[in-house]
Amino acid sequence: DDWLLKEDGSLHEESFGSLHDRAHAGRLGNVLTLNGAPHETIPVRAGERIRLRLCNSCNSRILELKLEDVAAHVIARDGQPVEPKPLEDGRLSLAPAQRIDLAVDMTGKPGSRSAIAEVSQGRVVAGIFAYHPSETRKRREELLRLPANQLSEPAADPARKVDLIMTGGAMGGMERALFKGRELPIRELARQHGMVWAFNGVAGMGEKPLFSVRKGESVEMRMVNDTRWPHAIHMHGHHFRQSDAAGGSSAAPWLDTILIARDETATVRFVADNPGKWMIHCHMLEHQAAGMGTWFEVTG
Ligand SMILES: [Cu+2]
Repeated sequence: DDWLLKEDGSLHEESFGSLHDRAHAGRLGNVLTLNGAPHETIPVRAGERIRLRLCNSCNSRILELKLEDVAAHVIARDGQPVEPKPLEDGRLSLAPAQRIDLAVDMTGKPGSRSAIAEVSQGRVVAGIFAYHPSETRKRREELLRLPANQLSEPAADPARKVDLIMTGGAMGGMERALFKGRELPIRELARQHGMVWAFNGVAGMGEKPLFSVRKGESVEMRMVNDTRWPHAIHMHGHHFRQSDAAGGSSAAPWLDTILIARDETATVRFVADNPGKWMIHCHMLEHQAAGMGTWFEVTG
């Protein structure tokens, strides 16, 4: 997690709800914690293979992590197993709400230490692998491959197509949006309601769903980031595959959160097989609070 603290260690409460944070990259902190602690220490033994699940629970920070002096494979993303793939140079990028499971081989010597560092701006040590001074362990090979979950494969060309167009934010040029059924100019949206973003021209949760589908229907959603900021779009109740990913749809992992860079588009497909009312929102929480949230309905 990413905390904005004052010098005495207390939370910087005055900046909660800051319109500047809402319209820019969200609330960014100055102290990074792992499992709630700065410099969390993870006891390990030389030679063993551990499973490490990383979850970015920061409000808004996109983490650039580097696992130093270990060998690791990515074995799952957003809770869904993937074909094990070596982590290049120990580095990985994790947007808010994204999870990644790693099989980490503790290749250091007994008694040594190695860091999990955040390297987006310089190097901040987030956590430490501390090797037992003498004990060693044999590597458990079976930890590498996870059994796949049974997810329904979406149709190759779903009849149901939905657009999710993101607008607003600083330098975005959004002039107006619908808020609680009324069309308001950006000045009023921002100053009186703290709203600075919109999905499809609507700021905040509408009374009606973005779309409604019958259970089992395949959906193709084109997520268009027409803003100057990256967004971590998170869908509840379902996992999707990106269909315009490099290497094609079948190679794309199942995800429920996708980071979409400024001026980029990602098209995803999924089977709406989970009845209920589900949110889609930017998981940069200040963006969500400032308009980037909507919902869809799957009828039984
Ligand atoms: Cu966002």
